[in-house]
Amino acid sequence: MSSKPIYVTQPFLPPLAEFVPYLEQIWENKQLTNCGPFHERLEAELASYLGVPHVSLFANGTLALVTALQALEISGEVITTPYSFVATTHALKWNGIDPVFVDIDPETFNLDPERIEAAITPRTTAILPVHCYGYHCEVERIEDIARRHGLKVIYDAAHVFGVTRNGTSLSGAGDISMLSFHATKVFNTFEGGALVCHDPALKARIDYLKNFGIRDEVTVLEAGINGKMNEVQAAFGLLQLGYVKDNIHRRSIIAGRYREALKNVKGIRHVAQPPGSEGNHAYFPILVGPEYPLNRDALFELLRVNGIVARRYFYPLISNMPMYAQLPSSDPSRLPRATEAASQVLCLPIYPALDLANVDKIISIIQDPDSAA
Ligand code: T4K
Repeated sequence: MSSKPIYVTQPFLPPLAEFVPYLEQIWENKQLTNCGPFHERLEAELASYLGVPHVSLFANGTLALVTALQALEISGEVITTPYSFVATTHALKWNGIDPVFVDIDPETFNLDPERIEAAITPRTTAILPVHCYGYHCEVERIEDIARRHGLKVIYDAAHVFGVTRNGTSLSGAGDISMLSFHATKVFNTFEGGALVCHDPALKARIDYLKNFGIRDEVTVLEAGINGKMNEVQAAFGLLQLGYVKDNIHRRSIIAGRYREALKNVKGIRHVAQPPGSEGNHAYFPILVGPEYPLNRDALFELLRVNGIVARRYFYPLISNMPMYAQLPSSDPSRLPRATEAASQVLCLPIYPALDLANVDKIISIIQDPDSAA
């Protein structure tokens, strides 16, 4: 095993020499940002790769989500999940919207459609689900609820790059889907993100909102933000796109190794990719149940002292964070499944360069914690 810690993830970096020609082009044409040629090409190539109609690139996924809510003029209350990365709820807060947390389905870690309708009030304008870990939400049921109640659906699709369901890309679900290209994601542009939508007029609106609300040289239509992706990020994305299929394949081998080795360990549960869905193996979450000899935090610590830095995504729940804990929907008694998942989950290292000897080492610690203590 290597002497450096093994982190939950490590970004994929193509050979540096392959990036140099892109940088030379940027140096040559001196267009560094403001939707230059690499930005334009990456939007087109991502739309084609993901099989979605319109892609608008952003500097990061959080700014993209903030802008999606603004673009659709979402206000009042939005139903969302407490089981996510903080950015999901923070995007609501940045728009002055009240989050309403609804419990998750313990099989998928996603917003439970069964519970959404009971949370709808006259102030509800939208639903903001997350396809957690790349496992898809129940898209049709959520869309049916939204249609019947006149609500918009904005998906936090930060984890589903390249995931398909019955052959259709999950990156295009809902009125808008938000993608994240952060360094820790399956496809990265160092920092980066995108919005996917279906209507050219909505794309035009998103595009001026991410550029301060500027429509043309003399017209500023709204208080937009600076959310633009720069040319270096976009060029890196173009280079990275050529590797993404191989990287997902490599991740699938690691996921298969974990799954096979851990399936008979008493007290450890892994949630499988739902049938019909081609996953991206962005994460490998396990649940450490009461039948396992250690609790989740003790296993986390045992791995850490053995040089393996797993992560408790998503603990603590967003609803328990100080800026949200006082909301009526944050009461833990209303969120028992999310509370249990947050207390049991551990995401194991998974990334293309992780070698199988290290995967086996992680497996052997989990299989036999006494020998590693
Ligand atoms: N919605 C969801 C559901 C999300 O998961 C996220 C982001 C967002 C929205 C927001 O999208 P962005 O605005 O980020 O595009 C990380 C990421 O910062 C965050 O992007 C991600 N979710 C979240 C799940 O994880 P941390 O605080 O756990 O990251 P950090 O710095 O501890 O990195 C984890 C490990 O990765 C490190 O132990 C080492 C390794 N690493 C990390 C970085 C940044 C590297 O080896 N190299 C690197 O450059 O939040």
